[in-house]
Amino acid sequence: MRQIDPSKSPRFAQISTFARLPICKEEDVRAVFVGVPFDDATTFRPGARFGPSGIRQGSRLLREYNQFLDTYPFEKLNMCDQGDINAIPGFLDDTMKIIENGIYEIISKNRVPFIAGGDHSITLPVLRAMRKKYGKVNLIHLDSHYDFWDTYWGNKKYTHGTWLRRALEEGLLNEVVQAGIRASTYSKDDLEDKKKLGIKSFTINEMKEKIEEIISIINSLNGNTYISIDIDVVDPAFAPGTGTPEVGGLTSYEIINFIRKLKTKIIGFDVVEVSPPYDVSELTSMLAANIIYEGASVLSLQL
Ligand SMILES: [Mn+2]
Repeated sequence: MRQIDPSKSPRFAQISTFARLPICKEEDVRAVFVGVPFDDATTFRPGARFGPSGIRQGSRLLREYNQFLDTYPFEKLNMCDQGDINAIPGFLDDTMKIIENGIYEIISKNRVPFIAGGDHSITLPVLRAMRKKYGKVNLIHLDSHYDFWDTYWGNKKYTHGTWLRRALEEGLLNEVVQAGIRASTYSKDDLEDKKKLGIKSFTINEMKEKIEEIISIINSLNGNTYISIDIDVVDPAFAPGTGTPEVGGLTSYEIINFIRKLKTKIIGFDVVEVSPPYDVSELTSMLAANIIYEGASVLSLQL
């Protein structure tokens, strides 16, 4: 699809869609932008329900040609804006089902969803939909947190900090590579859990020191791969608008450059935990929009 022509209509004008792309109709499209505005499973600062609209607003400056990957992603993917999945505030179980069905509907048409969260709990129903269509998938998970805690508040199993453990328990995942981890943890035992769960996990120090090695591990994965990016993997100096910020993270350049190097087969992609109310400068939303743009560019090279 083509963006609204900026030579005729300024970039601050017109209704907000992702990158000023058309709203999806029944055309032959390979990738869509879709919002999942749900933040009831967040454990600290809320506001990620405003992520999709914030990211659309922050995407207005994206242009059609990506010179670093030599591609026109929107045109190649025939990408459009699918609108939002209607999450129900206050009703986690119902919302999980609605997300799973909504994403399944998209991927059953062989479209790759680029999903704007929402808090990180939304990734669990997305992965359930992926499993239904593709079987077990690989997961690349960028985050400052492990997200494999068992429960919160005593016995609550479904939160934005437990989705990864649930996904592993439910047998949704093949290989898991997570990177960027740096948050303090509840106990040293959390590090033991990492070994027990059998995932490849890299701290921010490892990510900074051996980025090429981590990329080559990711690029050697076989089969379908889902990419889930918690914006808090980026330093709050670059991405302050998020629910559980952790200092000492990636720069915006580092994450963009990381994504450009991915060669794994992408079947879905999310950017979650963008909470625009905590960021009056729109930096976080603009970064999230650019991360999606780079992910779409990488996918466009795989066609
Ligand atoms: Mn996180």
